[in-house]
Amino acid sequence: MIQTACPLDCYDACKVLVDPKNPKKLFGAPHPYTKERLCVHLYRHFPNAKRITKPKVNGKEVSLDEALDAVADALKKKWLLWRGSGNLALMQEVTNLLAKRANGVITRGSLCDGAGDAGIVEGRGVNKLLSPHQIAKADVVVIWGRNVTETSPHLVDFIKDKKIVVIDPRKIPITKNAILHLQIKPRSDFYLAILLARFLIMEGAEDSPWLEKFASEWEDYYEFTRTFRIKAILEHIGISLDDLGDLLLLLQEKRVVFLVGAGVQRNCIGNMTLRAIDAVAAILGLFGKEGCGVSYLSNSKLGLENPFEITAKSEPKAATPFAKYESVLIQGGNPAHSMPNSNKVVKELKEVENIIYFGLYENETSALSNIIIPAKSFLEKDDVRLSYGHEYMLKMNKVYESDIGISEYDFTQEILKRLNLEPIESESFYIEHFLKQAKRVDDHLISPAFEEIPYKDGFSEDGEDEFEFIDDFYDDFENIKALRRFRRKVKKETQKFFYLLTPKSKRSLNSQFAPSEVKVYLSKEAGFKEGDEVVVISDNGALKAIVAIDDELRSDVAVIYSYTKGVNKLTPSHLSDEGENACYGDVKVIIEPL
Ligand SMILES: Nc1nc2c(c(=O)[nH]1)N[C@H]1C(S)=C(S)[C@@H](COP(=O)(O)OP(=O)(O)OC[C@H]3O[C@@H](n4cnc5c(=O)[nH]c(N)nc54)[C@H](O)[C@@H]3O)O[C@H]1N2
Ligand SMILES: Nc1nc2c(c(=O)[nH]1)N[C@H]1C(S)=C(S)[C@@H](COP(=O)(O)OP(=O)(O)OC[C@H]3O[C@@H](n4cnc5c(=O)[nH]c(N)nc54)[C@H](O)[C@@H]3O)O[C@H]1N2
Ligand code: SF4
Ligand SMILES: [Mo]
Repeated sequence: MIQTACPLDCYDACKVLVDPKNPKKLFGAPHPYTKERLCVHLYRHFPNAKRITKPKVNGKEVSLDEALDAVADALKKKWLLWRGSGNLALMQEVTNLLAKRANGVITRGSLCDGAGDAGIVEGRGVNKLLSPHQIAKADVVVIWGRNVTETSPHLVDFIKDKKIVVIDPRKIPITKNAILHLQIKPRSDFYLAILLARFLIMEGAEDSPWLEKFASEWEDYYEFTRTFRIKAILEHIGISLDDLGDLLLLLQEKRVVFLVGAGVQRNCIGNMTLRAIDAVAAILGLFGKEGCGVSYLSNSKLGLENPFEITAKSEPKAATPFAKYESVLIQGGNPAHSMPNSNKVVKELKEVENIIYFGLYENETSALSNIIIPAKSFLEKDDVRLSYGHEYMLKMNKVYESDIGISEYDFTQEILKRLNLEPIESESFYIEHFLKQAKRVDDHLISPAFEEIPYKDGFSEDGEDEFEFIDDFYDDFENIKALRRFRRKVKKETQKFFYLLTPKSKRSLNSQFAPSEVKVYLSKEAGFKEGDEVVVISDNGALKAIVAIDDELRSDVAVIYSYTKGVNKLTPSHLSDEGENACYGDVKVIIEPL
């Protein structure tokens, strides 16, 4: 059996064993976090997914050499590299060295966790991991905008016996184990966190010795929280004072962990939401203590000396102006589906002379591309995997040789050779470089910056600075004028608006392995019946869909899972105030019968 790790974009980064004689059967390897279990994406969907096997240029099958020649020619023009997160292992980034040497433009910011990350960095100085082994020591776990059961399934075992609180506009599977579910209005998390901080201080629940040492501006923050009106906020969030009271009581139990997901920050104020949640934890003195803290998608490369980190010209990833470029290299991603405002994205991509698609599967983006390079799968190449959900580093060993495709490393070298540019170091040089930075504990490799109890000595990398509270806030999403403008555009004065949520689902891994149905989930009160054909309309576009009734939903929410074809026709392309993140949640829709 050969050891590797799941490359998919998922918190868990499971350890995997494969018999090279039977590589379609993947097994979970014993591991302190992922145990011996893999999820359905890897053990069933991955081995059965239909691969791209042949390179193509302008629709014609060609040899790999010919296709690479075509790539090299295309990269002599003004070009951009757009990398997705189809494979999260470290060697994916080797193509940055190609961009560096061959004058490519790269992307910055994120489709994913960038707004929340920016908020964490503003408050704490640095985004450190809270280990699942610490989460397992908590008494109360507040699951805030994170669908643990489906997006980090191995974590469920670690929190099973806890008092669980869920804060999510949807009733997610873990809600059945929760003692409290605040089914709040989307995008109202910031206000809820402000109220919690204010009431905790009013009740004298603050940890003043800790605050004096690590967050001494807390009294000013209290004054800031008092500028928000309690009654108006409770109404806006859609919860009662009793609900708030129940949560306040639970937060004062001994060990509390907030498990915060990407769901709370897919909007322009996402940084503020993470900062306000962090502030609740700070008021309670939860940082730097056993079994306490705030867990978010951590910076998995923290402390890693990374030879693929380059400085180069860049464009914002969530709003890349593709049409400015003559050639675009798309690696490990599906921007025609996954970027917000896909009508605009597709229009721009159609103006690009050469689109090179370097991936495993046909998708919306490969359909627009004139050069197709099949990638090797993770079983066919060596690599190293870190995780944004746990501290373990895993070596990924090649399981078997295959005739299909090319690895990112070989691709980079082959193109450099064709452009008469200097070759890079050997593949094993980079892999060893990563592996030797790991700490070694009981036969496990641990990420270099990992701390068992993060923020024990304070904030920032050297641990000297204090936690920084918010002192200013602005959000005009509910701006009546903008909504009126949209209403006039659709010529309806009384039309009901729904918040559009586009969460992840257990049925796909982003756009990989996605089912083809196009459904919009609504509550019964929305006025439609199961199976109705409707058109969902936003300021950015329209999508035909079939109604599915979900009685657990709020009546002001429409859900279209993020895998749904065309979902991003509806979402806006503006970037978050901080972090240059995509704002999939900054959209309201109307729904009309077809
Ligand atoms: N099965 C599966 N697992 C995955 C993925 C996948 O596609 N499929 N994708 C992976 C990736 S790329 C990522 S980034 C992670 C993300 O995984 P999560 O961090 O769990 O994030 P999401 O699924 O986007 O959203 C989580 C929850 O936030 C809720 N939510 C939406 N808006 C709001 C809001 O305004 N406030 C609050 N409180 N909640 C809100 C949604 O209802 C949803 O239940 O999952 C990873 N794991
Ligand atoms: N509406 C809405 N849209 C969203 C989100 C949302 O919540 N709502 N979530 C956003 C988030 S969090 C994320 S992370 C993005 C994800 O969006 P993308 O990064 O675009 O990821 P995928 O769409 O899953 O595309 C992955 C592709 O990678 C390729 N691939 C897989 N393995 C390899 C490999 O080893 N090598 C190479 N070269 N290619 C490989 C496969 O062909 C696959 O089609 O989507 C974002 N889009
Ligand atoms: S997708 Fe996540 S849970 Fe599933 S096997 Fe991969 S890392 Fe593990
Ligand atoms: Mo993501």
